Amino acid sequence: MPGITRRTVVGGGVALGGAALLGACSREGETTTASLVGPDDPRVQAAEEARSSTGREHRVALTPAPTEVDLAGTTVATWAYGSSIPGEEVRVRRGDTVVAELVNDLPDPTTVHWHGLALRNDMDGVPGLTQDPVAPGERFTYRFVAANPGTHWFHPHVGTQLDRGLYVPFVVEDPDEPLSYDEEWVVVLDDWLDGVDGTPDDVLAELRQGMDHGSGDGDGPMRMGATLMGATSDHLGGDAGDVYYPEYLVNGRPAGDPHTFEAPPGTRVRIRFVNAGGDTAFRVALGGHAMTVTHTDGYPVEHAEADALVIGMGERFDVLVTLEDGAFPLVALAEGKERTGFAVVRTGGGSAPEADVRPEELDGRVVVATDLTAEEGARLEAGDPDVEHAIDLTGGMANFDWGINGRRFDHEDPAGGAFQVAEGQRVRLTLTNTTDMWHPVHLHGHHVQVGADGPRKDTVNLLPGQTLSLDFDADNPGLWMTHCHNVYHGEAGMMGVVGYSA
Ligand SMILES: [Cu+2]
Repeated sequence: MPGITRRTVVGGGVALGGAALLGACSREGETTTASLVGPDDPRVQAAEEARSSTGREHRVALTPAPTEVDLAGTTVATWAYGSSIPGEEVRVRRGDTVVAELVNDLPDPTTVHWHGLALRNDMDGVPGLTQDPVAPGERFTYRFVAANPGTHWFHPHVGTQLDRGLYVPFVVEDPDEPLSYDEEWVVVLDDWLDGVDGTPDDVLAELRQGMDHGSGDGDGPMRMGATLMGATSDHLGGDAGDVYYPEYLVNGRPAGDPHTFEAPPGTRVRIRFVNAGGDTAFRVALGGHAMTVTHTDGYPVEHAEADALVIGMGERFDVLVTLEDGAFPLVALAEGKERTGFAVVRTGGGSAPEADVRPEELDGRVVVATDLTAEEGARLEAGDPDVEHAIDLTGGMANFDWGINGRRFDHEDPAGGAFQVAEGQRVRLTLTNTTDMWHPVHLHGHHVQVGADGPRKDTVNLLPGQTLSLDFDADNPGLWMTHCHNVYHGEAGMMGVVGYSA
């Protein structure tokens, strides 16, 4: 039902749902009747039909439910897809159709967002925008063509649920993969508090009370309740994060009970890193090895040598490593928080590294995404934008009023103030971080070109004071979230919508 106007929505109060169509552009004193392409618009189906499909179906059963997990001998209560964290990896080939049957056994409504997939809008998993939230005891079938090869993941898009155990790596293999390697490891990083110190909802409630957020006394991070004061990082331009986590996990395991990857020496490994954290950037390194960065967010980059990589929440990086002989620490330093996640890579004899080791690679050639250059075939063709939107990241810790252009996201009017684009346009989003904290900004449904020749990405870190131009072609009609992937910032209001005019 294309063509419903903002006026309809405003007059009718809140009437969101799978069929909701939402208006746009309500500034004070201004009434517009522009209409936007909603998730059930025929143009969404048309875009799906244009995607190249293998016709193969890949079925997945997803039953998020309360469960218990073992963290190095301590049992904690959490919510997860099944009994493990992360959930069991989903792997398909480009063009396969994913059919995921969600049965919600949680006490709260939920959805699934397929992070990194430019998929059909009605399967994007944003409650109140692209679908109704799935109530406890109810089910929903996600069905879409997975068109984007690469390292991705999925998680709920409701409240702080992703800061529980609800995250799963999702790999889309490229049938035309040009890289050669012997083995592949998926390494999922997470900051963990659920069931140890209350729940993520408790943390959000505490943060919402606001705080006088000084930079600490210079003696390093200090805990106050759920809040961490004084966590700073040069790589993140200052304040690194504000939430205290008792554990940092690599593939669901804390440093006290690390995962061990085993392979013969000389093995060429593709490592796929995913940061599934809520409030933590990780600086990763493999002791005794350099890494060759090949992809970020699923898109190839010109190969770059790195000793360490800084990975923001929601970002992914693929690297190639040729393994030496021995036992090596795979370390994920919680940036600015001075604690580490840890796993072991073993190719031969020798004693295992200590869990608190800080390999010198962490302070070697440290690569961040904006250091990288898109591989030529992955770069968006140069072109002048047809439409530009300025998106200022705003707010702060004092009032916990994180927002976009001074506006906090309104769940009752999600597309109010939407950034309008039209199908076929070249779009430029000019993002400026006016706050004194870094933000990993995620755009759904598209992969932007960062600057003229930076990487193609869906999740881009903006440091305090930084401005980046993010270009994309408007080729996937619908209503698309753009938001901070710090789950607490997003929930506080640093979320907005890019909407296609009907
Ligand atoms: Cu943020």
